[in-house]
Amino acid sequence: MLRQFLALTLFGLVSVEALHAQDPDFVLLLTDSVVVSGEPGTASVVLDHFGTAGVQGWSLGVEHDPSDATLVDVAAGETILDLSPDFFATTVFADGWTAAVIFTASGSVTIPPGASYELHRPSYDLAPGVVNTTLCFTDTLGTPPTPTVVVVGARQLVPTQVCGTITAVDATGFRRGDANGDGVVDIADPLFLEAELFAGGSASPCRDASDANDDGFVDIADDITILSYLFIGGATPPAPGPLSCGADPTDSDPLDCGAYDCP
Ligand SMILES: [Ca+2]
Ligand SMILES: [Ca+2]
Repeated sequence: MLRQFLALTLFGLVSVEALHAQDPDFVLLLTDSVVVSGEPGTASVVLDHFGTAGVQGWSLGVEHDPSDATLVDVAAGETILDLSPDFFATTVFADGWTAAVIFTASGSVTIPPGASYELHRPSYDLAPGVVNTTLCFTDTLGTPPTPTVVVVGARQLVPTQVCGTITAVDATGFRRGDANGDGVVDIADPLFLEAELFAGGSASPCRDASDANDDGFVDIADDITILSYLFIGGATPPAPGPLSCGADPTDSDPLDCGAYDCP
């Protein structure tokens, strides 16, 4: 009840002025993802924030073609998990989903300027035979329709919006950085890699999973990539990332994924 009240309070403060052109200081994008045929595909809704004031919340809609894909789940992204919003709601429709998030009605918690804030993580099943489908932001889902906006200084701004695609390929899926192949990227993975590299330990059959920085080599840099991601706020390993099971979108290197159990 408190959350609904806070939501109504903040959105009540939001200006109802006509929507402006897309603001280049706030970019919402849907990531491209490459998935293994027959397995769910996960995309991310990402915010790049080039403004000066913090983002207090947002609402958005994401549509897909229901003949190509079925929405499986909409999980909270890392930014939502980190900042624990006062209000967080998602609604699912046959051809898309909407979300509304407010950190605090007082504006004391905001997203500061920066890039690659992961807001949401929707998963889709592609229909048999579909190799490519597009996800785009929309203002048309819901009654009343939910606009795609970010809230800054208790005013809503229309962000720049970038569509994404999900592409299905016949390949072995994996989690980037899961060197020991147990399904989780954790401190055991750099230990496994060090044993392989320096102590004659066995090597994972999925070399792409061990190539945490996706540079085409399995070496000490991958060890450092995993440790820095896990413990000192380093960059998230490249797609399919450490959390989602998927195929290698940059499959031009000599490494291969011989075997890996998803999910
Ligand atoms: Ca692991
Ligand atoms: Ca590497």
